[in-house]
Amino acid sequence: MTPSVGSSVPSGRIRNTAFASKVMSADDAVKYIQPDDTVAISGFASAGTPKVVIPALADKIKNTRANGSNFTINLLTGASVSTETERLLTEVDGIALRMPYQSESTARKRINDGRMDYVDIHLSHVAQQVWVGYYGQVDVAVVEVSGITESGELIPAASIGNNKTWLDVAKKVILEVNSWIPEAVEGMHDVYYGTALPPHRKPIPLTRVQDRIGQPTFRVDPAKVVAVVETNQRDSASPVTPPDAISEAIAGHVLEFFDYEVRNGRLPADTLLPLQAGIGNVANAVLGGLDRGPYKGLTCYSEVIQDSMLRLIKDGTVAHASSTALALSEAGIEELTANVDFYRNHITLRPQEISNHPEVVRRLGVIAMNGMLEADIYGNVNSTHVMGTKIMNGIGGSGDFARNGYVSLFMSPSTAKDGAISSIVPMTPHVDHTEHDCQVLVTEQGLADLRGLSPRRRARLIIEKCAHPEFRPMLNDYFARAEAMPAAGQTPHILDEAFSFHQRFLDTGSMR
Ligand code: 0RQ
Repeated sequence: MTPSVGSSVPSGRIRNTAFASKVMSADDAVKYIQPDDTVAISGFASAGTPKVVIPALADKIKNTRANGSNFTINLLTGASVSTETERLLTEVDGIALRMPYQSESTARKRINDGRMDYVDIHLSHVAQQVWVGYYGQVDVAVVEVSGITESGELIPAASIGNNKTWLDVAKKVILEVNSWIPEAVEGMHDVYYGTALPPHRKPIPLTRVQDRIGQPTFRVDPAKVVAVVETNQRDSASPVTPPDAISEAIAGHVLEFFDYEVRNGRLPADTLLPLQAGIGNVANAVLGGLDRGPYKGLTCYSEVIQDSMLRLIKDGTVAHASSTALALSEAGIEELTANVDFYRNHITLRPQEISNHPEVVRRLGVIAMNGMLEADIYGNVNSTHVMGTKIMNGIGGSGDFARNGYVSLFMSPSTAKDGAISSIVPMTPHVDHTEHDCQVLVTEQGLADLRGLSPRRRARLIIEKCAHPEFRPMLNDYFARAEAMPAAGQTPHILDEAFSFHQRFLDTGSMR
């Protein structure tokens, strides 16, 4: 590892002399970070994570430990950050508390072993919760930017996440100015400064996906900026796996559903309504299939932009996409950097409190499509906890979009772990999205449209359409016996059997 190698050659990206006078090495910059500090860093998915200050901090933590002293920080981010960054800080046991999202295996293990505290919250809630002080004082913000203007405003990088909030609330600010990011990215961002805490809150004046309601740069109080570090390191790439037969089948059901909605007059024919799709294989397959349909000029209001979106923008299927971050593969990064002038007119990056804002998601009528681990026969969804106890990634933005969307779909293969686990179970042992927020369930087996149905009707439909044939008889048997109970109620369950599928998996390694 080469910890503190910022670029020693001035890049010309720091156009303000006061900031230029604060340029130093990453090793010098981390002197401003102390044990027990709450450190808020830039980064959302693989984009915009600080590249050189965090490795220098991990080294400082390791060396302090070697000298017999403890050194941990509380780490606040936008969402997940680059895998290398998650690993560097986790492997030196440098994080006492992590918020709001992670998706990396070493961090996950520390959390599930009880060695790292993790707070899992809706991504749109982070800014407000930090403002009002649920996480105490933010001591240091470390934020990657692509440049500093003459007047001392900051040009964002490839993600915005919570950076506006970090720059506003932190006592000290360390900036990483990354000259790898094309200068032409300037203008792709829309940083809204109109949010406030109740009772002073005003409507957010965003009525179309492409609206610009803020400014292209961040503001920062120069007195708080203690260090500026230059770098020219690339963003990490987000891996993209080509769609497999299962994700193609799920995508096929979703695209049929859109046609059905158009025929029934619930969605506009050419443009549908703004789409939100979670990250991963299935989401990529759904988006990837859109250009085979009759659509032109679609819009997306989501939290990340993946490779499939660039293709859709290029061929005119998508007119505009709004998100808080780019999450691109190597090829996607190449495509975007080679054609920034084109994409800048079709992509808007916003703070995550706006990209995921319930008010805006509801107003625009977003079609929310998110992945899940499992759903129960009534449509309650578990997105986060394997067997009800072990965290996978976190709720991320799924709840922001699912609860407030115009229509909310949850998608998953019908089985996991080579068929040992059914994604449709009698009762989910952890609930992220309740039956009230899940209107359509989709697996490769089929699509269950739950809208307007009572719990018992939903159960029959979910088992018939979504469950894997191997688990269907067990689920039918459970539901029939639950329904036959004298006190079956509105939502029949046999309480001492409700988690029997999970218990069987824990006991035998299979739900079968
Ligand atoms: O485990 O990696 O060990 O093989 O879970 O499962 O099928 O690859 O699905 O990548 O789409 O992830 C819910 C995690 C699904 C994701 C979740 C195991 C399975 C595999 C991953 P392995 P798949 P995906 C962003 C919205 C919350 C955050 C969110 C997620 C691993 O969608 O993180 O929605 N959602 N953000 O084997 C035990 C089950 C399982 C299971 C799958 N029932 N029990 N393990 N797995 N089902 C919004 C944006 O706008 C971007």
